[in-house]
Amino acid sequence: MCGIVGAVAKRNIVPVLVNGLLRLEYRGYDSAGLVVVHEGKLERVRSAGRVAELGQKSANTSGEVGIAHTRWATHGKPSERNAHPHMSRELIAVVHNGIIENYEELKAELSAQGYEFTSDTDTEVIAHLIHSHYAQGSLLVATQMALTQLVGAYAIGVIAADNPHLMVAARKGSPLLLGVGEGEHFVGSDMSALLQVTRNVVYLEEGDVVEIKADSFRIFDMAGVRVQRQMHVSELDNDSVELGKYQHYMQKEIHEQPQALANTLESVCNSQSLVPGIFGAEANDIFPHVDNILILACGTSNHAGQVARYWLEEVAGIPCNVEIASEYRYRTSVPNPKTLVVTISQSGETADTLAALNHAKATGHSYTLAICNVPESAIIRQSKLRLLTRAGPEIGVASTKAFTTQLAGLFLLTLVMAKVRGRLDETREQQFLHELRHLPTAMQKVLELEPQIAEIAAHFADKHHALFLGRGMHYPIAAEGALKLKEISYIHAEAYPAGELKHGPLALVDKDMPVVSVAPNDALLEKLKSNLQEVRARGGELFVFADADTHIHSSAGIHILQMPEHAGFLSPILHTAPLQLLAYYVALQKGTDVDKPRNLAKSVTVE
Ligand code: HGA
Repeated sequence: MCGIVGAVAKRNIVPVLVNGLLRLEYRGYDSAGLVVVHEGKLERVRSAGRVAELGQKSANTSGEVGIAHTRWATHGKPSERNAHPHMSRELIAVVHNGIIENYEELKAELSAQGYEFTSDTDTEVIAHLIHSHYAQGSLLVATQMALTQLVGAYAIGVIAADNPHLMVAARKGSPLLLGVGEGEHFVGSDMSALLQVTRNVVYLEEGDVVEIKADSFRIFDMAGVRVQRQMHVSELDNDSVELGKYQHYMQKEIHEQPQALANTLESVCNSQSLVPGIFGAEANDIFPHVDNILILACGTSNHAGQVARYWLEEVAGIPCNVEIASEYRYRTSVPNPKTLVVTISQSGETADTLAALNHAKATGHSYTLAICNVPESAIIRQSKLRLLTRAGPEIGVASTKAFTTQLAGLFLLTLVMAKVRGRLDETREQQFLHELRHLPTAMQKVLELEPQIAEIAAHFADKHHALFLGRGMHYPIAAEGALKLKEISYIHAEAYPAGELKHGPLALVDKDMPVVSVAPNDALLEKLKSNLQEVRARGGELFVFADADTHIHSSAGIHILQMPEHAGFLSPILHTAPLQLLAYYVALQKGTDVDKPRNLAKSVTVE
């Protein structure tokens, strides 16, 4: 989603702004722009193309204070005229991430006051509102006054032509970080934009407004009271957002999964037993009271939740529901105070998941647990308990290592819940710990299938549709495989529990409908084999990811890819990787923009 970078320094900050935007490109965008104060004037450069083009266009621009933006349009089509920054009467400039819900009303009022609108965005009202208050006070006060009139979500950066050493920034509902350098300060939507200049960061809190100068900053909370916020030193490594030897971030991130899993499981694997404390100190008190689990998540994270449901009910014997966060937040549900509400989000800023968490809390749920890849993200801060996946930055829009590490985290939750409920004896616990320690190695072996998967991808490149089948806890994995293919190759793909085939989708099967199946050696294998025969009998070409001991062999129209070993309950984690690789290689064949698929964005910070 939109990316914001801002800087106040005693040097030309245009290269910092452009480089910061390049680092935020992975979030997905359709246009870009920046503005600086130069000799008492706002100098704005915008481009409906890539950040590289903006870099060229702004090569001769310079200033010591500036704000920059990559836009993912929500209001007004992608175009240069709608690209941020937006300005009011050459005096005020604003960049914005989020949606102003009452912008039509405000626009009518501001138009009546004589303000002229030059874009179709909701954002432009912010610039004019601040302008309308600026005559009466400082940029800080004008911004604070304007913010009280906004309904919706925002992270903003604001500068004024007559104030060459000052920026004001604020956030509510959208993420924004303050970077603290030596004699210079920055803002960014996430850490990757700031690593080029500093590791010291303050995570602005909901409703915070900050006045930023080169040598100092002052933070005010929602009520306008000056507050101190803790400074953190980011552990992220600038190299971790470099592509290295890989062609795409997605490919790199698929291959990082063994390490990401090892990092996520590190503390547990080094210990001799599982304890609730891995989810936070309060887990010891909370877990014994929990009698059911509600998982709230979107997209890929929701698929992780669906796998966890099988684990939690079977291994821990605890009832579990999984809901799509964007639906749950608007649904009237019946709260049970003994529910553990688990939210899952890579960024921890997913607007729908955050809103679902707050909805759950408002309806009386107090036991909340976040599974997330970004420390200090909103979802982590707003939950009582947490498990951090340690996947490292995920740049590719299509989530890969974040998903498998979420699964690892959810499996830990399953085991701890099982233990708390007296369903995990010492022998079984040791057995599971052993399997978890082996997981990164097992994942490494699965990734060795890459050349074979690259070969079969050619069968998909000219197809318009594909079916994905799985059963039991592998059905959500089939759904995740279908989602990956849709996201990056634009091939329409649907997933079905294989048993559902003859209740409808079998009608679609013919030679132009490739059918991908996840075939682990589990209790449903024989049933699955019959389902595959049904496909073959209708001329459908099958691509089966089968465990080595399933004894399914390649024959005419059936392509078998043998998984190295069967991993029991952890099998869904391993079966994910070949489907990620399949989507990746099909996208390569089709020549799509793998890391930045059309219309999509990373960190979905708007509703
Ligand atoms: N509503 C603004 C900003 C959109 C946004 O935050 N996307 O992530 C616009 O449409 O320009």
